[in-house]
Amino acid sequence: MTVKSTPLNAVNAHKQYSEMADTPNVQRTKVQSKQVQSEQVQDAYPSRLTNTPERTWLPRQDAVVKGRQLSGPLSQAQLDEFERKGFLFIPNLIEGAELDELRQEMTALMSNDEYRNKDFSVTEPESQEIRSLFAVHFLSERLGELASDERVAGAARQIIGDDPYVHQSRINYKPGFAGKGFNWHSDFETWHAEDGMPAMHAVSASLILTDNHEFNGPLMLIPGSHNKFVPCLGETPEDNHKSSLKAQEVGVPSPEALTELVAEHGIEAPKGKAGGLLLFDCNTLHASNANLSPDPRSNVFFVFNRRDNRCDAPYAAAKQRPDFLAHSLDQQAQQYR
Ligand SMILES: O=C(O)CCC(=O)C(=O)O
Repeated sequence: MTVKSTPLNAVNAHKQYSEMADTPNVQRTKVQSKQVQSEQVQDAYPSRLTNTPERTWLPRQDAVVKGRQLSGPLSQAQLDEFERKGFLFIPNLIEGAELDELRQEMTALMSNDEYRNKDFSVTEPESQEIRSLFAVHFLSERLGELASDERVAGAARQIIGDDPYVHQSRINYKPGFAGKGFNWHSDFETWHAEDGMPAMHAVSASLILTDNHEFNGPLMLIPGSHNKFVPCLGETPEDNHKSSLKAQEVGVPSPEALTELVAEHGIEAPKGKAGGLLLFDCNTLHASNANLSPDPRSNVFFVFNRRDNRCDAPYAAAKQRPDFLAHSLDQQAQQYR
């Protein structure tokens, strides 16, 4: 199927996205970029708008679970739950010595002073505490293995419908009393606007490496929000990532939009012992509170993207973000070691 790059009206744009929704390996031409946007070309997922959008949200154009027939660790019932809620929590996926080893690996990575001033190591807005360490599947062989472990990558394959590659990886670290929160957002909104990810064919896998409980800032998600794309107000500032990774202000839904969605769908916060795995769709709205408890909360995230959905020119930013935020298909670990 060929996708035309000529200007589309909204209806046609939606039709084309839904035609390609379940079809891996489709050659496509980007239908929108910042430049053509100003010529009134419609994007199925427009955001970073200058005027308040008429509608709070637009319907998702891409199927959610695309690989039911593929082999993998998830049952059909688990895939059903993911399809319905936009996330799935699997308690105690990893236990015992294997979990201990992963936790030691995380501690070693987070305390490695060599990473302190690197761009892939992001500190808290008001301190030098590391908040996020990116590219961890390249920094650590052990985490690299985990990213291709069938229990994790196989689940991603069943969801996105083809073998994945790692678009992004990170450890988010929230030390006791000091770890700050994350504002509500859809990851896809940022990856589409700032990295050029065309469609919703990506899933995050977050292995919780410390117990996540109600007081240490567990991830909160709006079940069902993955089916609604919320366009956000405000142009992307230059080098937005330098501030947004510390505290995201652009690319966040309005309080009105969030109020409407939460009124309809509620909020859930899967919690559990270290070793649980949370899979969540790239468009599920999520956030987390600061950690005011004494217990640290640390999770490692792998974002799996479908190879035919690799990023190109950003849809609503002047230039692509650095590689550590959006790896290409052929990126090598050596760049980070
Ligand atoms: O780690 C968290 O609590 C939030 C993670 C998140 O939203 C992100 O890194 O985009």
